[in-house]
Amino acid sequence: MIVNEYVPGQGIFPHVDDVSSFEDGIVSLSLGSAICMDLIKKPEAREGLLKRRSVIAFHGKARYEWRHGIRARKEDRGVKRGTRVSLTFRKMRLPEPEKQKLAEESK
Ligand SMILES: O=C(O)CCC(=O)C(=O)O
Repeated sequence: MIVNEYVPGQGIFPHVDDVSSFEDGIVSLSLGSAICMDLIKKPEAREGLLKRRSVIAFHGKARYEWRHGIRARKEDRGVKRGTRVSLTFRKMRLPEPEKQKLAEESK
């Protein structure tokens, strides 16, 4: 789990979360200010409002083919941003020996 804090004017560059480090299925909980998130798969681009206390999940094509990012600006849709904190949950991709060890331990 990673915690990000965005003060007004801060964002995050559009990206796909590291494919070699994380499995499919990423969930992000928004706390504090609402914010707009860009979803981009050229030539398409969409913008979604992440309301406070909402959850966004990326799975399959949304996780691997679309980039997500937040523009570095101080307001969205005419509404001033406050501080936003996000909690992003990702499942680490484990090397095969580690996976086998965990599987044996859970028997
Ligand atoms: O703040 C968010 O909801 C997304 C965070 C994110 O994309 C990241 O940490 O890679």
